Amino acid sequence: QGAYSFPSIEARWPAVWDELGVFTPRDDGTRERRYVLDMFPYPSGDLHMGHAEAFAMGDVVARYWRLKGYDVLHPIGWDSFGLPAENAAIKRNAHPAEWTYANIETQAASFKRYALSLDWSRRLHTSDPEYYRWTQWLFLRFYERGLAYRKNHPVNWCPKDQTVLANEQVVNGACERCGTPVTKKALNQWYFKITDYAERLLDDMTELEGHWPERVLAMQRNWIGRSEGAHVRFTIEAEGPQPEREVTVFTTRPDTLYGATFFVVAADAELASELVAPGQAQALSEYQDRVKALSEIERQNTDREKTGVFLGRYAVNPLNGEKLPVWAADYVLAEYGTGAIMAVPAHDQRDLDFAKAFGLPVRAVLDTGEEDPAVSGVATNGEGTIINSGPLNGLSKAEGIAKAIEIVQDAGTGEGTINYRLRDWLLSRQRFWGAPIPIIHCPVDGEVPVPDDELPVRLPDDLRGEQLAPKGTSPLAAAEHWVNVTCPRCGGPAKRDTDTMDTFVDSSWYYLRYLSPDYTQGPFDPEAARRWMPVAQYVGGVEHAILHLLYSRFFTKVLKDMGLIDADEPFAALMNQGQVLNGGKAMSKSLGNGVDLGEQLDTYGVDAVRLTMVFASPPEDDVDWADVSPSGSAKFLARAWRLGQDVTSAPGTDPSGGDRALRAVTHRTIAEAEELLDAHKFNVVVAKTMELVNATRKAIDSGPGGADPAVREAVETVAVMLSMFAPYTAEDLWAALGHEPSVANAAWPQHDPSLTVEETVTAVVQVAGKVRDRLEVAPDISEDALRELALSSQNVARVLDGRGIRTVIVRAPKLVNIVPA
Ligand code: ANZ
Repeated sequence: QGAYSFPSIEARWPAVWDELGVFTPRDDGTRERRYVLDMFPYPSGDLHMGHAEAFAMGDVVARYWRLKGYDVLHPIGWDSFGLPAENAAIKRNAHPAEWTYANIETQAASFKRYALSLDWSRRLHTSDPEYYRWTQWLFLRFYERGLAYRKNHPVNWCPKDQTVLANEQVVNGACERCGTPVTKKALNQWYFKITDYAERLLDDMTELEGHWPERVLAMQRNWIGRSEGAHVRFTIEAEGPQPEREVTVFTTRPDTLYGATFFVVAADAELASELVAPGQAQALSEYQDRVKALSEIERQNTDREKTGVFLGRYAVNPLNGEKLPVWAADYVLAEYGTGAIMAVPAHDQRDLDFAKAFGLPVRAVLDTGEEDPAVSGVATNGEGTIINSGPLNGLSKAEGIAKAIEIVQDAGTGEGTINYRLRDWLLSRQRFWGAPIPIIHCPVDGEVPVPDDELPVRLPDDLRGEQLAPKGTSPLAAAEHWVNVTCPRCGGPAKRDTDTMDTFVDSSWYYLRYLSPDYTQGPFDPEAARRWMPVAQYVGGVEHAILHLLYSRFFTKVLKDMGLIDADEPFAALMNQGQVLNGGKAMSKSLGNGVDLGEQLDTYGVDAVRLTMVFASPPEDDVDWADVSPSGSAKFLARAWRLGQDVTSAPGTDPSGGDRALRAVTHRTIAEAEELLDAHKFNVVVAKTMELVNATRKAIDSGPGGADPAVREAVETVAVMLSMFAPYTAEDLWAALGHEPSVANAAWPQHDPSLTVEETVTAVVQVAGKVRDRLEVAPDISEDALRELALSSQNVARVLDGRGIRTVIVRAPKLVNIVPA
């Protein structure tokens, strides 16, 4: 009672919710299950405004579904391995666990204060041995299936962080974390064979259509990069000491085989060094040194001047026997297709630029009606008719592609194929704070998996500070007591693998661990996965559009193949929340425009901050904190809360005899809220709730008064609506209305359709001041709509009898006055 005071309300409820276990799912099959998941946080410092927004959105979904009667699972945990903890430990001469777990406690306290409807009993941390034991177990299952393998390969290397980076972690040629230019280094590294799943990862996206943001699907499709085409084998003629050999190219345009005028291999591929004639070897090696200094991005820049070296060899075109000079160039990538191409300068701009730079011939083989590329300098790639191509002449592009594939297939010199841009996932890291790779290297037995019953391979806990600093090899290599073991197979001396796993491995399966966090027979209980998977609503930032989501989808498919889960896809629906900006710009230290979440919560209260986040815009849009008003939200909440003081009817009062106008507002609010929530227009639901609060206040002060049962019905509806956005205020209001906690378990109110039918009003249409028609219209009809309706009236037309109109005066919804010319 008394005035609205958020600190006292915030103090009242958490213990009650805990005690009642409000947010623990029953999991007993009495209700349909729904799994709501927020992307779990990384424990860097305390929660920030971005967390506050994302988690507010996810909580609306969880709370809405709970009200609708679903058994909702909404867990929380931490993605707690990773470099920042390690760097902090080096700086403070500490162990990464100290920084990590201290931050987790800080964030956990903030999450609790923020009153998210989370089931805390399922909390997990990926850096706990109980968790990474199963990350390692999964690695071993992948290994057994041939999906985890090691190869010596040039990899992206950050000279500052002294670790390898996945392609995805290289941004504009620089380390995503520290901005240092990335170089290449040949290392023996572990990979997951995600490329085996490229087709399924692409095909199964049709299931996600309409449930994931289209741009995320587009980014995934693009990343997987499917190209239909052909492998065609060219014979490289013998030259001096070098024997004849075959080299395969990948082409999406086998219809242009007759237009090939030269042949190019990637300068940095081993193939280039193998093919080069002795006389050109020096030139090639100089060229290779230049190429090494370039980033992938620079190499793929099509505007760059074309460079290359003739290798002194000739490739024979299997279709027409023509001899093509073989070049090495950097615009052909070692990592894509086969690393070798047939160059068709007339129809590929990169090839044309190269041909011009080195005076190589250009031959058009598809007549598109455009100017000859040899003259215009512009390669043509539209539709047309094939020319200069023997058996392909006269065909269209598509027919030509099919026919050319048929010819090479019959001749045994090639076949149709599908190529993917997706590369295998480089998962090993030369860093400390991650899950150790559970492999032992034995001089006798080679790679030997750590036996399952010896998992987890724990990180040593005596390394700290400088001992963790990057040295180019994993810090674990220096921990001799840890590295030196006996081989599980032969019992002889052996060494542990000293790399740790990319933290994306940890986060590729955490959503499954939540389902049975204490399960000891495996990473998760398959029965629990059957009950809960897939996640019905996943919520998180668009920065995870590619990697995390792709990797999780890959893990899910492998687990499905292992028979451990039924779902094909982990996340049935995805919502990407916008960013929280300040003054139109992302918050950053350098701009000094950061807003501290804790201060906002202290000043305005949790509910006001949450409500402001949700009210500001639809979830996908950015929120500019400079444009919103948490104090306005706080005032509204106080206003809503005060309604509870003025309801004088008893709980359970039948509302049917109550004020009909207010009941109509209440029931319309319920009906609309349901549709709006399903469409994720949470901000509009807040606006509707505000209207309901205003209508109720009016009914109390200048209408039927607080004893009217319609007022109780309206305020109960306000409490239920608010429970999704402002859980503390809603719970207090619910209690003021005489209900037991918790409003989170209140049933979603049923709207009565007979109360929501739109009433109509009568609009009078006058011509020259005389009433000529009466129209039944919606009370909220717009002026334009009413004007149009009046002007199309038959009565009006008859009276005007072809006269023009001087003006039309509209007073929606009641009156239209037409003044004839
Ligand atoms: C002949 C040709 C003629 C091509 C033509 C294109 C147009 P997407 O669609 O991206 O898969 N290519 C193949 N491997 C390459 C590599 N390692 N580095 C650079 N380019 C490579 O591209 C496939 C096309 O890109 C292939 O088809 C090949 O050029 C080139 F009128 O072959 B094409």
